Amino acid sequence: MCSTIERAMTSIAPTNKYMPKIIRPYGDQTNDGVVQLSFTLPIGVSPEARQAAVELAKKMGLDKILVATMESIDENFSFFVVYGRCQHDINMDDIKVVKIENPLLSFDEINDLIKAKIGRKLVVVGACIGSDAHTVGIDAIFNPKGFNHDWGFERYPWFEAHNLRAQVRVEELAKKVVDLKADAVLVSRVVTQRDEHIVELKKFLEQVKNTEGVQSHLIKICGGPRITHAEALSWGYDAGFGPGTRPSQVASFIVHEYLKRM
Ligand code: B12
Repeated sequence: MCSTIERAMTSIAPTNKYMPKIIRPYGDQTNDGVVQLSFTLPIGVSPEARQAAVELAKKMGLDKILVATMESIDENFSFFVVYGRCQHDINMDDIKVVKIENPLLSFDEINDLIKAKIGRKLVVVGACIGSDAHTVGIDAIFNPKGFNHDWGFERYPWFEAHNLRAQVRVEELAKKVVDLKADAVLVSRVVTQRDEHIVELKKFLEQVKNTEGVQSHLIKICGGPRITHAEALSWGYDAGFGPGTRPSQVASFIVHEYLKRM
């Protein structure tokens, strides 16, 4: 259901032959380096607070600084939006990204592939773990209506999808993985404080390791607004999905990974 451009962007590096190698932010003119920053200072709105914002932007290496917004959050806090010109550039040859490499398939392509190559429904189990009550992220992946014009797992005829929703203990999720003979487990974590989301996500992996009866090919995926694929790999997950993820991106990964493991 997504466009060709979107599909290409998911798994393939930019190939535009006119793309410059050395790039800088674009504001008004190519390569002018203009960026926009927003931040809060612990000081009430005043001419001094505005100047403090300018000095901070200077220390960050910006020039031609313009404070576009100074708003009071309360008596002792001000919120700023600041424009400025940065001096740095990026050589695209130096950019290396750890990313999901499999091609992005459509809803129909995924179902056809499971039917043809696997011949049974893939069992996928998802939950938002720990004390985290944010169900909307995992629901976006599972609910039939899905997310951003992309249908969710419960609509896939070749997925047996179980969404346990939010505030699920890691022990309970691991038990479900065993009871349902899951092929893939999808763990969501949205809220955090002092990286508590990482602690919880690692705790789940530990729980899986110590639970008998987990299928050896279990595909372990995590997701949430603060999660990157590279980080997820470093914790021991097979993939990580961040903001804006569409269900078909995750489904494509599951099918390709399952076929690789078989
Ligand atoms: C709605 C909401 C709530 C609702 C949740 C209702 C529900 N049923 O889910 C309620 C009111 C309950 C709530 C409560 C709280 N919230 Co709240 N909440 C939000 C809000 C406004 C939207 C979250 C959302 O639904 N996003 C939409 C979904 C679709 O996006 P998503 O979660 O990122 O999911 C996408 C991807 O990340 C990815 N994804 C997510 N999970 C997974 C999993 C897998 C396996 C995969 C593949 C992909 C994937 O796919 C999804 C689709 O693309 C955000 C702010 C914001 N604008 O994001 C704050 C926010 C998340 N909440 C926040 C906070 C602080 C809280 C509270 C602690 C507030 C309080 N003091 O009580 C409580 C915590 C309660 C708890 N025990 O968890 C903070 C978190 C900050 C932080 N440090 O982590 C935020 C960011 C607000 C803020 N700016 O301060 N919240």
